[in-house]
Amino acid sequence: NFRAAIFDLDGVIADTARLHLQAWRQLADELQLPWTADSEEKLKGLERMTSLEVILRGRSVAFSEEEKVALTEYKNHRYRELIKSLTPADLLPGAGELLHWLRARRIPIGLASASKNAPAVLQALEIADCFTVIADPTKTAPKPAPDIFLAAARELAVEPGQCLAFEDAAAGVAAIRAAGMTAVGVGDKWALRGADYLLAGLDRFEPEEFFRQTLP
Ligand code: B16
Ligand code: MG
Repeated sequence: NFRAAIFDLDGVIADTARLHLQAWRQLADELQLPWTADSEEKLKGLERMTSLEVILRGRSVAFSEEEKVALTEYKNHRYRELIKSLTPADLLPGAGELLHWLRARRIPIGLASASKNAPAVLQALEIADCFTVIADPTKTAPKPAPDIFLAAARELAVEPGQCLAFEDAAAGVAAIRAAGMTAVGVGDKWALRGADYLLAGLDRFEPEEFFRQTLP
C-alpha cells in the first residue's frame, strides 16, 4: 500500500520523448553523425550532456567543452520550439485520468524528470496543478543515480519505501530501484526488465490495487 506516486515525465505522461529524439536527430544530421534505432533506446531519460555524448560517440574528442555546451543549447532551442505545439491532447493514454484519480484522493504526487523544461511542458499539458512537488534536476545527480527520486520523496515527506514510481527508461528504473522505491516500468518490456511491474501504458494501471486505505 503506497502513500505517494512519483512520475517521470517524458515517455510516461506525455510523448515528449519523441520530440527530444526529433531535436537530437536534427543535430546528428547536421553534424553528419550516424543515427540508429539503438541510439533511440539509449537516449531515453538521459540528461542533456550525457545524451550528447551518446550522439557523438567516438567523435566526442573532436569538440571542446564550450562547443559541446553550444550543441546542447542548439538542441534545446529546437526542443523548446517543438514543445510550443503541445496541448492536453498530447497526454499519453491514461495519464490525465490517473493524475486526477490520485489528486481526488489527496495522494501526494511528485515529478522526478531530468528535464529542465518540465515546468513548461506541464503548463502546456495543463496538468501543472496536479503536482505537489517538482524535484529540481539541476540540484541532483542524473539518473541512474537515485537522487532525483529521493529528493521528490523528501519534499513530499514520504518514506522512499512508500513511494510508487513510474518510468519509461532503463536509467530511470535503475534510479527508482536504487532509491528503495517500487518501480512501474511503462513501455518496452526488454529495456525495462528491472522494474517491479511492467505496463504497456498508464491506461493499464489499476490504482485501486496500489493505493488502498491511503486516506486518513
Ligand atoms: P532537457 P525525463 C528526460 O526527461 C528526457 O527523457 C531526456 O530525453 C532528456 O534529455 C532529459 O530529460 C533532459 O531534458 O534537455 O529538457 O533538460 O524522461 O526524465 O522526464
Ligand atoms: Mg522518461
